[in-house]
Amino acid sequence: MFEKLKAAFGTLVSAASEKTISEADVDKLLWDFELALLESDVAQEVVTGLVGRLKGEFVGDKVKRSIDVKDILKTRLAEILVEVVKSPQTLDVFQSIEEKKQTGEPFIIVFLGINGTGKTTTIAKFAYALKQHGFSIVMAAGDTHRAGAIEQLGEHAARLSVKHVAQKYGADPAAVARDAVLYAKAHRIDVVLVDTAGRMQTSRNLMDEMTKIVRVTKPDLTVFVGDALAGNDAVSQAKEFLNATNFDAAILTKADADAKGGAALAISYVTKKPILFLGVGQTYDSLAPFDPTAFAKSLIENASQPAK
Ligand SMILES: Nc1nc2c(ncn2[C@@H]2O[C@H](COP(=O)(O)OP(=O)(O)O)[C@@H](O)[C@H]2O)c(=O)[nH]1
Ligand SMILES: [Mg+2]
Repeated sequence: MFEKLKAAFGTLVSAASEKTISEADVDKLLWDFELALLESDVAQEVVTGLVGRLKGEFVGDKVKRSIDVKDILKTRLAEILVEVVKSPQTLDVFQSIEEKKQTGEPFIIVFLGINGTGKTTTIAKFAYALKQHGFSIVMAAGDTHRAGAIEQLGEHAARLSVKHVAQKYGADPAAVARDAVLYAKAHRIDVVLVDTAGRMQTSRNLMDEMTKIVRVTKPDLTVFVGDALAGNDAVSQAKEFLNATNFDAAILTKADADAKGGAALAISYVTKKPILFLGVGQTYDSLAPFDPTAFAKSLIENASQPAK
């Protein structure tokens, strides 16, 4: 009798001390957070996806009333953000280049992205980093469309004392890239860096041209270069280039001018590809390794700050 009473009382107590997390709870509790992410330039579809995932995990769960559901959700959200930016395919590019070097063949990298995102500058910065690692380099002037593009790459090559292969404006960039690869093979150069156009003057489609370059050069690595300041545009460009070329990794430039970091999160979320580096300035040494965990933490901290 006494036992039964105790059991019944126990149920009553637990019913009073437990609550079920509803969809409305999640919506309400994550509202500030959603706004903060959107203010950090994280694309709407990404924010919706993250919140949807949290709902899927928590709605209907029973938790103790004394527990702050908001804290649980935020902790989990922080974990999810780390998962998103920490791509399953981590990539040590210098290691991969070293391995290819052992085979005696050049490591070929094609850089893609629309005009002005920083492809050419990033190639120069990357060449600088490669030289510091002791690798030899040839650059291919594959942007044969934009006026001045060939000279721009040539100037970087001269300043960095690396070989530069170019043809005339209007030349087929796939042919320029192939020349550079042949040069690298003949001279036992370690790395070929292929610059590309970001816009066509002709009616030819940019994506067709990029697909062709990738098919002809068979790169070891295809890198999408996105502008961190471009927000949602950077995300839709990343999608388009991913569909056309299934690039392997991304580099985000102009991170020095963007404290928010939303583009990095959104591009990782949408492409599921690793971010190799961040461009953090205009000098040759301003190419920083991307640290996904530190990045996710800082995004959470920024988003957790009360709105000013
Ligand atoms: N602040 C800043 N500017 C950059 C960065 N990367 C590129 N830029 C600038 O962006 C502009 C376009 O770069 P460019 O390499 O010509 O772009 P491309 O058209 O993609 O080849 C240039 O003025 C660069 O100096 C970066 O990481 N930070
Ligand atoms: Mg360029």
